[in-house]
Amino acid sequence: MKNKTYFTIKSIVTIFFVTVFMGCQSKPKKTFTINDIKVIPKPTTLTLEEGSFSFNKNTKVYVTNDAQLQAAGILLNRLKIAASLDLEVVKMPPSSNFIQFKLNEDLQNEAYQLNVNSKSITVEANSFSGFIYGSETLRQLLPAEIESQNNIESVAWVIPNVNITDSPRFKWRGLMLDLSRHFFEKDYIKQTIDRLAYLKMNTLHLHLVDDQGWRIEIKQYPKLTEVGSFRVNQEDKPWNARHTPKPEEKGTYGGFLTQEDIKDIVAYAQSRGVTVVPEIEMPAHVTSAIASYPELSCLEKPVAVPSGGLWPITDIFCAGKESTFEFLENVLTEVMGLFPSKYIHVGGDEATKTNWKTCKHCQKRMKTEGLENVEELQSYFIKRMERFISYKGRVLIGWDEILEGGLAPGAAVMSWRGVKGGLEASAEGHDVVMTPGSHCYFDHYQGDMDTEPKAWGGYTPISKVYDFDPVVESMTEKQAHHVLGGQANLWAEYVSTTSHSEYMIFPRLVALSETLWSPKADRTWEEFTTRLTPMFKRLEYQGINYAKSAYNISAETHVNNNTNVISVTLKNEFPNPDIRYTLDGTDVDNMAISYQTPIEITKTTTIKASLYENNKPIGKVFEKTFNYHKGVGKPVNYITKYSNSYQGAGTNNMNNIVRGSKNFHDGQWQAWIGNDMELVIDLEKTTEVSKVSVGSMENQGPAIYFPTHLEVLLSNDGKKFNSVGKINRPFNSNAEIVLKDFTIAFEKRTSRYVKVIAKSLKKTPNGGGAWLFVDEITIE
Ligand code: TNX
Repeated sequence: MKNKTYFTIKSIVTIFFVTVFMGCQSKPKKTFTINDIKVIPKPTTLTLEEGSFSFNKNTKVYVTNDAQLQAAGILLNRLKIAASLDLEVVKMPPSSNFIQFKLNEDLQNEAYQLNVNSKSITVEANSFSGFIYGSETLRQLLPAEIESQNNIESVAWVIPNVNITDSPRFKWRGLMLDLSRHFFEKDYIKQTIDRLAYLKMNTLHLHLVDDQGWRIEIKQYPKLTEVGSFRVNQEDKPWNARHTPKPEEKGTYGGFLTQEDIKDIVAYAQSRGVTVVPEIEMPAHVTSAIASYPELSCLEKPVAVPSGGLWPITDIFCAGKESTFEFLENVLTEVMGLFPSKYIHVGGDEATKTNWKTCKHCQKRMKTEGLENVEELQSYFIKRMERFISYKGRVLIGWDEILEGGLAPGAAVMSWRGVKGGLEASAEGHDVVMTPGSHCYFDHYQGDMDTEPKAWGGYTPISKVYDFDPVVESMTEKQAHHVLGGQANLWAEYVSTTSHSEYMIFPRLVALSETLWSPKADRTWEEFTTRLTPMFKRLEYQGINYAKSAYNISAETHVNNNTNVISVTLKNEFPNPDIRYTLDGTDVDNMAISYQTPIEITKTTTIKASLYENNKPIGKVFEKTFNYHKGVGKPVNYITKYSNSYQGAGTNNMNNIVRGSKNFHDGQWQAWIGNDMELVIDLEKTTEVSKVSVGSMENQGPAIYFPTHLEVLLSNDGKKFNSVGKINRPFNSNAEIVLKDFTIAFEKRTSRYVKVIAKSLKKTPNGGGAWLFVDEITIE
C-alpha cells in the first residue's frame, strides 16, 4: 500500500514537470537513461552520452559503396514504412544531421562500432555483416514502433547518444528449420532470415531431406521431388498413429523448393549476412529417396513416403553398391552448386543398420575394406562422402553419430545428444557446433504441457535456453577453441503451420541470440528479462506469433508429514514476479491476494493466480484444484519399489495432492517398468473410507501404458487385507497422451490400512518393457 501511494505522488509530480517542461519548449527533448536501452543481443560495450539524435526528413545517409547502402537499407526501409521518412542517400558528407557508414579495416569480421551524437551517427565495420549489425542495433535503439507495418505519426524518432563497440562471441549462430516433416514455403524461409539477422544470427540450416519428404529439386533425379516430396495425406491423425501407406498410394501432401527458389533464398540470405547450410541426410532418414528410387536401398523393395512417425529406420541407403555413392555425389554436386556455404551437412543420425548385416553388397564392402562391424561401415560411408566434399573445397558436418566407428579427418560435428559428441569431437581436434537437446531443441515444450500445443516432448523454457553455453565447463581451452558456436533446431513433426513455427521459435530465439553473441560474464537472466519484455512489443509489431508461455505460473508443493499441511509455492520464470491469487474460486482482480509466501492448504482448494506487470494481469490465468484427501501426508509402504528413473516426489508422491502433467519428466510421476505397483497407505488411525482413485497416464509412444487391472484392499491390522473393489481394463491401442483417474468406490468402511495394486501391461506389443505411471492415490 505504501509503495502505491509513493508511486501515485511521484506520477503526479512527474506529470506536472513534464507538462511545464513541454509548455516552455517547442520540441520536447527526451532524456535517456541506460534503462531505456534494450538492445538484444546485449552489445559488448556500450556507453551512454548526454543528448540524442533525432531522425527527421532532412536526415541524410552517407555511404561510399553499394554494400554499405544495402546494409543501411534494413534501417532505411523501416524508417520509410513506420516513420514515413524517406531519407536521401548522399555521396558527400553533410555537415550535420546524417548517418554515415564507414569502412574501418581494424575491425574483425561481423564486428561494428556505433557512435551516435546529436549531429550525426557513424556506423563503422570491416564486413558487410558488420554494417548490417550496426543497422540492426540502430533499429533497436529506435522506439518499438519502428517495427510497425504502417506509418505511425505520434512517435518522436529519437535515439540516445551512445558509443558501442560490438562483436560476436561465436562464429556460428544458427537455427535449423525442418522442411521435411512439414514443408515450409520460400516466403516463410525468407521471413525467418530477416528475423535471424534482426537478432544478429548468421546461419540458417535447412533440413531438406528426411523420411517424410524430399524438399529440394535435383535435376538429374526428378523422381526425388515427383515422388519423394509428396505423401499420403493423414494430417488429420496424430503423427504416430498414421498408417504406413502402400507404395502405389498416391502422395498429395507436401511440396519442395525448386532450384530457382533456392537461388532466391540464398541470395536473400546473403543480403542479410546469413549463410544457408543445406542438409542432405544419409544413410538413414531417407525413406523419401528410397520411395523415389528403391534401388538405393539394400532390399530394393518399393516403399511409400511415410505420412508420419517411422521408427526404427531400417530402410536406409545401401553402403555396398557403388551406385549409391554415385547418386549421392551427383546430388551433392547439384547442392553445392546452389549453396555457397562452406559447410555441407550430411545428417548421419539414427541409422538402424540391420539390413547392412545381411545385404550381400554391404557384406562384400566390409570384407574388401576390412571393416569389423556395421558401425565401421557407417564410418566408411561418411569418410567417403567427406573425401568427396573436401575435394570440392567444402567441409562436411554431420550429427554426432558420425563419430561412431571413427570420424573423417576434416569433418565437423553437430552435437545433439547432449554435449558428449561435442566434447569427444573437440578433444580429437574437430570443430563442433553445439545443439544439445536439453537447451536447443525448439520442438520441446516451453511451458506447462497441459496448456501448450502438442510438442515432441521435453521441457525447454526460455530461461533454460538463456542458460545455454556452447562451451562446456569441462572443456580445455584447446577444445573450447574448436566450438564454432550453437544452434537451435526446430524439428517439425508437430509443427505444420508458419504461425506454430513462429510460436516455437519465439521468444526462445531471442534468448539464444544473446547466449551466442554476448560475453557470458556480462549477462544475467535477471537483467535480460528487463530487455526481453520490451522486445515482445517489437515482435508483435513484426507480426510474429510468439509464445507468451514465460508469463505462465507453475506450482510446487511441499507436504508436512507431521501436520499434513500442504504448502503450495507459486512460481514464474521472471525474477520477483508479481503474482496475485484467490482461493475462493473468484477471478483474480485488484482485490486478489499478493503472493508472498507459500499458500497452506488443509482442505480441497482451487487456486487461481495471475502474473501482473505494471498492475495489469498478463499471460494465462493459472487455475488448479488441489484435492485434499484422507491420505495426504500419511506413510506409504512400497511393496514393489518404483524405478530410480521416475521417483516423482519420493515417498510423498502418492499423497501430496500434486498431479502430474502430460510431461512424464515433470517430477510428479512415479513409475514401474515391467512390474506391478503394490503399496499400502497407513492412515494412522481407523478412518471412514468409501472411494480410492489412482491417477495414471498413457503415452504409448514412449511405452507408458495404463494399468490393466486395479484392486483396492483394506485392513485394520496391516496384515489381513480384504478386497473392496477391482477394475479390469484390457489393453487398448491409443495414439494420444491421456491422463485418467481410475476410481474404485465401495460402501463406507472403517479402516486403517489401504492397499492398492495396479497391474502393469509389463510388455509392450513390440516386446519391450512397458511402463506404468502413477501420480496420486486419492483416498476419500
Ligand atoms: C531426433 S536430432 C532427430 C530428429 C527428430 C528429433 C525430434 C536428430 C539428429 N534426429 O530426426 O526430429 O529427434 O526431437
